[in-house]
Amino acid sequence: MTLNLTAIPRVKTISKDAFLNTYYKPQLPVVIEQGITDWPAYSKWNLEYIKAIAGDITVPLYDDRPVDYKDGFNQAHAQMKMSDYIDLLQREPTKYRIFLWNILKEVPQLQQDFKYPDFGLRLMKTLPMLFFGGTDAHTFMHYDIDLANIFHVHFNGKKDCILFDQRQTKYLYKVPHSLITREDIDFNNPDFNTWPALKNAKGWTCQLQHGELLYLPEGYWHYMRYLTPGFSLSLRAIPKRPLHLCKAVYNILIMRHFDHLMRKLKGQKWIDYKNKKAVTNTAPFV
Ligand SMILES: O=C(O)CCC(=O)C(=O)O
Ligand SMILES: [Fe+2]
Repeated sequence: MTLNLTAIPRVKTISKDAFLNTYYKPQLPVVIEQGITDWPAYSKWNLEYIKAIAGDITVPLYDDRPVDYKDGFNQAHAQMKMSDYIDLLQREPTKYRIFLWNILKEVPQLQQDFKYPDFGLRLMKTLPMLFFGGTDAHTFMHYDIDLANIFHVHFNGKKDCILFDQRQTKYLYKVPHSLITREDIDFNNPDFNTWPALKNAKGWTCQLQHGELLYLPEGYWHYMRYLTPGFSLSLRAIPKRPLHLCKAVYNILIMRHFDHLMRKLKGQKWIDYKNKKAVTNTAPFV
């Protein structure tokens, strides 16, 4: 038994109208294989290049340890000089990832290497984010706090992506007051005895290669597993659908602060309570 996943459609290139009508309006994902061949990044961006221009910067690192009540919301687990981190990535598999690294702030010169694609969506120009990972590193299954539309471009290798739309949430063992599913689910090889409702979820999958652009519609759940060392750039546009916009505002203004407060007040009991709730909330959908 495996997850019920459909291959994400692929196009070589696509016009603005075709993108809006075929993918954005119905909120379906697509991989655009040659969407960034005109960016300098297409030929320039690899780990050696990043090491050369950002090697001295200290970067925050995340691994796949379960959420600890002592941590803040999305708090990093370690830090390293970028050059040491890239050496580590190239030397051996590592769980350490860079997550949500704002390149505009950190290395402004990298901005000259990419463009904001004109697909008719207003992209948030202050929030281009980079993500790095080594062989076998993976993110938790999550969706982004702002439920954005995301243009996600991969560089320097390959990674596997699994996506679900928000309608699948009831089958996914979502942890309440968070943006993740139960962290002990291995989406690469799920145990359906422990997580039977996953059998009912219908999702999408793709394997991204260097220079390919994945469009993730609003609030889509995503799990990404690096097959080789590499990195990705995410550009985002705020959600259009009123329900998603309301959820984004709620998450940013209330949810994350409430969760932080409860961790302070109740400690590990709060985390344990939420993890139990993830199972009882999903039980009716088995
Ligand atoms: O690829 C990654 O490490 C995570 C990407 C991600 O979560 C995002 O683009 O929102
Ligand atoms: Fe994300």
